[in-house]
Parts: sequence; C-alpha cells; structure tokens
Amino acid sequence: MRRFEGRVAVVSGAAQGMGKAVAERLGQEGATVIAVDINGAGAAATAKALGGKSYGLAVDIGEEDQVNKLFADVAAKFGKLDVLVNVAAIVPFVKWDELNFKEWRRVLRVNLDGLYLMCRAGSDLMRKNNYGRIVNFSSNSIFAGTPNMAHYVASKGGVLTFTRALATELGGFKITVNSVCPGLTDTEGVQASPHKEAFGFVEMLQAIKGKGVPADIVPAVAFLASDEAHWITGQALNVDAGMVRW
Ligand code: 4PL
Repeated sequence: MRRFEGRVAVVSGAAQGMGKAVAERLGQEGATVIAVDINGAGAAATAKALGGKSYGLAVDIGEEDQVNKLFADVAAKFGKLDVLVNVAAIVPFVKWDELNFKEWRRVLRVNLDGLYLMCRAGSDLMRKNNYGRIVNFSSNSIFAGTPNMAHYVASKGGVLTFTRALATELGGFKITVNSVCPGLTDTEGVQASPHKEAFGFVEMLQAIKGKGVPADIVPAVAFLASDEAHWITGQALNVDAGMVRW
C-alpha cells in the first residue's frame, strides 16, 4: 500500500520502539517523515533509512520553544502538515511508596504537557489546509490500572480524554484526532525496564497469545492516519491482543 504518497508526517518518539516502527511504515508508504525524538541522533538514523526528504530532529516535546520551532521548520520546508503521530513518552516504573511530586511532574511534563504542545502547534499548521490526521498514543494501562506507574496511568488517561476534546475542537477543519491504546509491547524501552518481567502475566490475560511487538501496533496507527479513516474521530482503539475489553 502507498497510502501516504505526498503526505508530510511528524512522528515523535521516532528514535526507537513503536515511534520508529510508525515512522518507518509511513515512510514506506510514501510519506515525508519528520522523525522527532529527544535523542536527535536516533531520530536522524530513523529518517536517514527512509531517504527522500525525510529528516530527523532533536526535540524535547516538553519545551514550548523547541516544539514551535519544529513546526515552523515544517511550515517553511513543506508549507503543510498532514499527519501527526504522538508517540514520545516517559514510561516509568516507580513503586507507589517511592513516587513523589518531582517524579510525577517529570512524567506529566512530557506525557501530557508535551502532547498539548505538539497538538497545539501541529494542528495550527494542519488547519491552514483543512486536512489532518492526529494519532495519540495512550495505553491499555488506563483500563488495567497497571502497577508501579500511577503517574503514567494518569497521564495516559489524560491523553485519551484530551484526544476526545481535541476532536471536537478540530472537526470543523476536517482534522481527525484519535488515540491508540497499546498493551505491553516488546521495545527497547520496555527491555531496559522492570516492565519486561510482566510479559507472562499480560499474556495470560490476552485473548490472543504471544508477545506484542511494534509491528503489531503499527497497522492500527497507519489506518487512523490514512485518508480513508475520515469518518472516525475522538475514538480510542485498544491494540493489545484483547488483554482488556471495554
Ligand atoms: C499492560 O503502557 O500497558 C506495562 C508499561 N504493562 O507501559 C505500558 C501494561 C506497561 C502496559 C504498559
């Protein structure tokens, strides 16, 4: 499929894991991808493999100036933005007894403040052309109440409900805004954290057995980011092998 021919897409969290996998798919299907990550070298590597006009950029999505500069650059280079996929997030593992306000703020600053900044500036550019597809990464942990990440679960609940509100605000500009809720997925980030110990428990709850990988999440994102998903907005789609059903 070549669903993104001629499209310009910004993907955050694109240096690794699900963000990288999404950037690769959009690029393979014809998009020019601006790969964004706090790890600029990783983002550049993702973009370089895609070739064409794709490029990588180091952005801390929690910093308003950096986010605004990103979209000013996209506007200057391409004059439009068609697709925005917000994957960048901090995925902590912090026991409740060790959670404090500093750690709470560290996670909320990126996962929710950062999402707001990206959607604010990104959708302001999309509006100029009356077209846009925004896909935000929530998590199925918001339904499960996954342990050792209360602040993360709170942030991802915010991602889902902000997505609903933003869909309302942007519908008049023919911009759709949806979220996906992946389950535990085998990524570099998860492998570097104690969450990797949870695969057995998670698999027990899944309707379909197996260990989720980024490629399992990508098709749902690509569909919601595609032209033909124009009648779907404000929705949340669980992509977790049926671990939770709501
Ligand atoms: C079920 O989003 O959804 C662990 C770590 N387990 O980040 C998540 C589940 C994790 C999840 C998540």
